[in-house]
Amino acid sequence: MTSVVKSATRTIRIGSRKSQLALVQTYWVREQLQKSFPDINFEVHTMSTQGDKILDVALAKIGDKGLFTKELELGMINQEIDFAVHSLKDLPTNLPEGLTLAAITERENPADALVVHEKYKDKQIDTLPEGAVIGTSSLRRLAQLRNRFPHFTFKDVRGNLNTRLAKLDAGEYDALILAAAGLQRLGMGDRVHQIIPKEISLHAVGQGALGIECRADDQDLISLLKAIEHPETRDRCLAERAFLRDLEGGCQVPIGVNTEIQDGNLTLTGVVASVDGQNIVKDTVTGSANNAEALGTELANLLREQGAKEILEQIFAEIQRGS
Ligand code: DPM
Repeated sequence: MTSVVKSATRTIRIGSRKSQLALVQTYWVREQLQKSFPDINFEVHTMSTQGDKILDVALAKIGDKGLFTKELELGMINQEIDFAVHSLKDLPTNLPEGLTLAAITERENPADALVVHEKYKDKQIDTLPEGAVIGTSSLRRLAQLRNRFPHFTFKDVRGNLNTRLAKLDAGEYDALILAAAGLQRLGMGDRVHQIIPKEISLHAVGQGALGIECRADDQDLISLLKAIEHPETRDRCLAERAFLRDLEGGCQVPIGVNTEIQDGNLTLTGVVASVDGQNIVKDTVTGSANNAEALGTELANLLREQGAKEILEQIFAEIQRGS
């Protein structure tokens, strides 16, 4: 099969979800590629995913991997689009056969942010009052915050960023925990009240980076996409994804990470927590950034020795029972 890169029309079709954040991210990728390849026509095709349609059910209960990516992946397999732009943290660690993670772009701040109701503008995460209602649908955020702040009330929140912020401003919540990167990309960085310190809560695997997926046999397109890859982000995210894959954790599990690269050495910290925040295992490994994925596997093994498997098995059982 000839690649779209060399076809006569030189139109490359990019698949994107329709959400405001997805479109901002996709158009950013398109702009970067257009600068490097001015003769190619990059066309954006939008698609709805399952995750965009089911808005009233807690994410963890839907439980499906690839909630925000499956329709786009089918589009690639069926040759309707050539590559897809994802928030890397929404892209499962095991891709469908025939597809590959071609490039990872430079990461925004990967940390979570505290966004508060106006009445708490003088508070920080550790000074919010007892019973403060914190909105999050992430088991990862829930578990880590419950461990530190058992006196808060945690409440599910779904919908896009604007919907969530409107609910906060209307007083349905006292604070929200959101990815700093999403707020920044949508020009709402001023809503970031506090960056949650990594000592309190670790971010999701791949958070703040974009993952570009395409057909594994499209070598020309893969080489073209490398133009917008950020090698340091790629090494960090590959270590994080190997860690998650090895623990067989999907996107909706209480697993958090932190990575840093210094002088070619990558330091990976990972946490696995029970949903009630009572049981937490956490450790750190360091090694050459050239062996990023091996470091992820090493950390997964370490945490398994400390009981990570039992914590995760209990969570899967609870989710199946629908609790
Ligand atoms: C995943 C999670 C959430 C998203 C779970 C987690 C947050 C769900 C929620 C896997 N995907 O983080 O533990 O809080 O209800 C999502 C966001 C972004 C990508 C929004 C956010 C933007 C940031 C980025 C939803 N996916 O986390 O606030 O590109 O990293």
